[in-house]
Amino acid sequence: MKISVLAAALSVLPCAPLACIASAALASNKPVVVAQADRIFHGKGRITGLDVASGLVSIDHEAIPGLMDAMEMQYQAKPAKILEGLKIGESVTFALEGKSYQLLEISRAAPAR
Ligand SMILES: [Cu+2]
Repeated sequence: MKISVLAAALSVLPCAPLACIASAALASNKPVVVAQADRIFHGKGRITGLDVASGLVSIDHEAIPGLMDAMEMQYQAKPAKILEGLKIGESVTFALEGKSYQLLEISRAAPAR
């Protein structure tokens, strides 16, 4: 009697317990990994070096939450032409891809008044 009740209860489960755990883990992990790789981060800083032809810009930047502390570093702009018109010493805001650190957008910050 008791055994048949237990068997009936188990048959209601959509899959074996171990398979359920594995599929639940896959379902919850996969989107997180994809989101991390595609994530775009935004920063603020000042241009300290510029080579428009090769698409390289050095920026003394504030901390970028979730990605890196405040530091001065060089970024590869993609495409290089987004650096056209900028000058060393200018304050900028920028967007970069969180995995490659490629600079996707950069623009002059509103001047301080
Ligand atoms: Cu940095």
